[in-house]
Amino acid sequence: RQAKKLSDYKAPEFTITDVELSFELSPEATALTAVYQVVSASGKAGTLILDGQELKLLSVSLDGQLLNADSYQVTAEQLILPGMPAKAQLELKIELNPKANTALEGLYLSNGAYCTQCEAEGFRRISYYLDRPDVLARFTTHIIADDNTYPALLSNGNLVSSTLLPDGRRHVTWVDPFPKPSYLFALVAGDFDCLKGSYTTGSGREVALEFYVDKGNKQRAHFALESLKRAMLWDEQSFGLEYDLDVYMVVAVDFFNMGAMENKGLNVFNSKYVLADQSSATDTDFFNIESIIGHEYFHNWTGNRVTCRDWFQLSLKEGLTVFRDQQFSADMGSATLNRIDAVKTIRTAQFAEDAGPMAHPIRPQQVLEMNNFYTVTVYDKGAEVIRMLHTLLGQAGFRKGMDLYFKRHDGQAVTCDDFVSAMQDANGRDLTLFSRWYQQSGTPQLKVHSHYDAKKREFKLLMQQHTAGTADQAEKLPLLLPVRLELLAEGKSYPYLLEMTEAEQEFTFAVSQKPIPVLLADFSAPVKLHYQYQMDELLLIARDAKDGVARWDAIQQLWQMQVIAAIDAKNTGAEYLLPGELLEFYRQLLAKPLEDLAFTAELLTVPGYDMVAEQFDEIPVQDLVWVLQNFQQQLATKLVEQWRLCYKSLHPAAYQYQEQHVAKRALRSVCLQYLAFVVGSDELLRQQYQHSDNMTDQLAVLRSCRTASHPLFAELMADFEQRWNNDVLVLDKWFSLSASYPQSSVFDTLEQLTAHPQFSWQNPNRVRAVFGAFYQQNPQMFHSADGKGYQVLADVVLKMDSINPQVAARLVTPLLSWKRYQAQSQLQLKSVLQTMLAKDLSDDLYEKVSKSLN
Ligand code: BAL
Ligand code: ZN
Repeated sequence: RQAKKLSDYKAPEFTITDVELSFELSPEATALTAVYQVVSASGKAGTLILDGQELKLLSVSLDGQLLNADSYQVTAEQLILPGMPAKAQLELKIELNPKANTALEGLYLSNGAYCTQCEAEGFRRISYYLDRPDVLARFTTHIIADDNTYPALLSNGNLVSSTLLPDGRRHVTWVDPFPKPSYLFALVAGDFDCLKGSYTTGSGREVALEFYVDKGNKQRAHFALESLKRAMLWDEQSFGLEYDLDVYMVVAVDFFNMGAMENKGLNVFNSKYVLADQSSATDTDFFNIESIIGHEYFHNWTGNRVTCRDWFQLSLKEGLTVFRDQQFSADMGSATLNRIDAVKTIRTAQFAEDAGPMAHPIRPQQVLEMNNFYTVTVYDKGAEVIRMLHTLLGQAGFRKGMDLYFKRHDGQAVTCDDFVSAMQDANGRDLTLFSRWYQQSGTPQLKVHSHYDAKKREFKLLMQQHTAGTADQAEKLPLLLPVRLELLAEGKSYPYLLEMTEAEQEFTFAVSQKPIPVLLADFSAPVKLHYQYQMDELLLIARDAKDGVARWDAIQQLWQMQVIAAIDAKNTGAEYLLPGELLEFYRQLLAKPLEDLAFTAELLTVPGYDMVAEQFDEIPVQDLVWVLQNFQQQLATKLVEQWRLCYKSLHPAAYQYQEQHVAKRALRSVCLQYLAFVVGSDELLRQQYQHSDNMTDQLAVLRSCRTASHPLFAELMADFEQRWNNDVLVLDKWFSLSASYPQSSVFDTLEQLTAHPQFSWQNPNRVRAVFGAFYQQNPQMFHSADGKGYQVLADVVLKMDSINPQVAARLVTPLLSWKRYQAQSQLQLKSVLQTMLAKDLSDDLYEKVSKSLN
């Protein structure tokens, strides 16, 4: 199998300027006529090679002449046309079978509705094409389908005609005036409810907003519609960017590989990121909807108007758009909490990716299957890299760079270097060293030592950066690290922004007494920090630092120290007790919560398994599970009265998705979680489950019971299943809770879940709800000593590979990092991976499994 390399990039020899697609929809035999205006870049005739997969090609015509089958060549992945004139019209007739398409790439059916997914390389499953993002064409799309069954016939751009045909079918025509790459093409046909709204842009353009959802779900789309309006206004105010078509459509479908897709004018969304009301969705669901609606909308400029030259540049649009959606969420709610969430993602999933066999820079250099590179590195570390630019250039400088980027590149397909150049030129600042972030993979380690000279009143910080070799790249160089710093002294906080450019650097500060350094405030660079803090220093930072992220981080570091201490005690047979200072900190916080209740809730939460696991080269899974249970049990028992009082002080009000309400519920949920660990809380749990008016509070009860293995769990779960049996999106929460129950009974449960009438192997949401939750939220059983958890997941991965390779390749992730586990687990994991590799795997799965065994 042949991987593609960034260094092999060549501009296309031919381009396509105009595309006219005519679809006559039928579930098993959709007829497509595709007409392309093809132009040679050099002005010379040559061989045109189009990409195509699993297509039934019926005919090929050139400038109106039907070609003989021997004048072109069809392979499994290409249509090769020798002797292509410098300018010609090419017409292809193709037959498609959407019903048989379980990979959910190209044209497929979701609950009877037609929809498409073309990013990254799905268009080649619709037609033979120059399926690469640097070929930009104007698309006209005709859709012909039965008017009764498919009243909504949608594609990109603006609707220019709609005609009812004598046979009861309707013919609609859409024209997208903006040239675009094929990955942004979309078609949807179905019978939906449509929630309509409108938005007037700053310059007075009236935009129709349309949300297409399954029948009966219109009421659940209001929040998404309002989120879209907020996003449109925010992009105008923050970046001066307006929407550019007359209509913006969002379609919610149940069968979808990703979260959502930014097709020009016609976003297709996984229904879980559109549909929400208080009784069926949690505060987190509402948050995610606003953020993803924003993300896809922001792509209209960062992705669509300016797109990627090639797929290695994916972070050009994704890192930047994640950064933009993070800024949007921060402005809509709490900046600190949003930042904490982003930091958690980097410290858990992204650092783990760097440490595993799939390590890659935010701009990968080599790819076998592009779908494998929609990663937390490209997206979230990519966003951190953009954030560092923002930190280094400041808000105004960053905006100048963005303005120049759009001025230079609107309507083009460009590279990450073009983006950095715009930032550089707009600010008159050399960013050559900074660009290394695009080339280098791995997590930099930042070691810091401090020294205070009382005589000279000088405080020195000696900083060393080092990035260890990764699976993809042995040699590493120093990076430009922006290090935000606060020095706490004399009851004040002194802020600094240091720029580290060398492997080792010393920074000197004049201060009249020994300060406590708050290093890497706001997590100003995606690195692992090492500094020998004392417990009292961390508690002081948690109380006095200006930066909320640093305050939270201080508590995280305290817990990490406790993890080591508790495991040491366990190994020597000693009793482990939580330190008095930490208990006292919690006692005081509970007695007098901070004004920001959501932040208080974060501080009161023991770090999750993924967070503590990441500090170990070899992860002692069961020790960590034991330690985290122990911490929660001790906190619950020792502060039981405080949890009760705090819980009772937070009287629930009628549900609103509003910042203070969300914060109150978050703190109440934390209290409830601890209370589930102590006897005598049955009544309270039952009360909250039965009497709350919203899903957030109900799910908090189920989660608390699950985590504490509380006897009420089975009874309440049975009730929940019955209540929501007809609402599969909500039932996914039940699937996940069932699969994450940390007892050995879960293996029988997994079998029962896949036999559940609402479960479907064809639907990625269902498969992820069960097995994603199993490996992400049930480390105890996933890593059970007999290797059963690994075997179960490996079987599912293989089964899924023949249905939907993209989903299979996501699910395999936790099996790949076998080197991070203890000897017995290593053997078990290696064995299931070797068995897998011996099978006939998709490219998606092969790329990951083969790399893991290298
Ligand atoms: N472009 C794929 C989905 C997203 O990142 O918006
Ligand atoms: Zn995106």
